[in-house]
Amino acid sequence: MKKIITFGTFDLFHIGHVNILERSKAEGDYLIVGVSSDELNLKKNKKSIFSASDRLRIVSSLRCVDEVFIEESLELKDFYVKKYNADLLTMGDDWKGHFDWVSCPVKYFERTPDISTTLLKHIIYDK
Ligand code: C2G
Repeated sequence: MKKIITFGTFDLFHIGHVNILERSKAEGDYLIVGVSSDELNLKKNKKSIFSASDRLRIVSSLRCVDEVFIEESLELKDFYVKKYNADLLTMGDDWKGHFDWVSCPVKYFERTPDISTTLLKHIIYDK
């Protein structure tokens, strides 16, 4: 069984998130998703609208997702790869080259154009 692992904040869940999760699942048989903790977001100076527990529930409710966990640190990628026995790590190409150091192959998918959490926040809050 080929296991895929991917990571993200998945705040204000949108079609770009669906696309990367479905594309990731299509690379194998079992998809594991690390959802960033609220503390990790704060460290990156990002505050999510939805809490980590709500973001985790939303992601875990998807048909293409088999397992979820809270990602506590960006630097722990290889720890999670080993813990979950992942055969492939996937990310959007805004992260291209960032995680090539992990102990399994990495594939970067083209981001879905014209949609992002940042754009949604602008639409909701700046009008
Ligand atoms: N994504 C995408 N297309 C978009 C928006 C996002 O393909 N239009 C992808 C991102 O490239 C990422 C995933 O969806 O692979 C989740 O995106 P975010 O929620 O923005 O997560 P991010 O803050 O990039 O992840 O270890 C990574 C961290 O958890 C942070």
